[in-house]
Amino acid sequence: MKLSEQKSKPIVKGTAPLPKSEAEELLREIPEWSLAEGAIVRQFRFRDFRQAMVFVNTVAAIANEQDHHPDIFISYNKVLVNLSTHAVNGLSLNDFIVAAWIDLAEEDLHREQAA
Ligand code: H2B
Repeated sequence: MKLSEQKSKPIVKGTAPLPKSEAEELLREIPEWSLAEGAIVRQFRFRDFRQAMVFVNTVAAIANEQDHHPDIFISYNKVLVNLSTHAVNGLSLNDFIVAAWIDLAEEDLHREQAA
């Protein structure tokens, strides 16, 4: 099943973070993201602050829906999203699922803005 067809799941206590090899495999499905220290990150760029904030609010809605919350850094028209799983102190499948949902939302927003 594609990442964007899956839902984030509660982490069972004691779950280990994903090993780097598995994270690299999953990244192939979300190639715009890169691996950082125990996290995956992607920077998004928009026309202006207003559009960046529309995106940030969409990301917030996804985070609440999936009950998995990224760190979000906003700098005018740029938004850096950093996903990691606090409960495993590293990466879990949830990070990749939420990243895939965020990618879809960004595609939609850019399509709307271009229209
Ligand atoms: N978000 C992130 N990024 N990591 C977590 O471990 C996490 C979360 N845990 N959102 C969730 C909420 C947990 O606290 C609830 C109870 O599911």
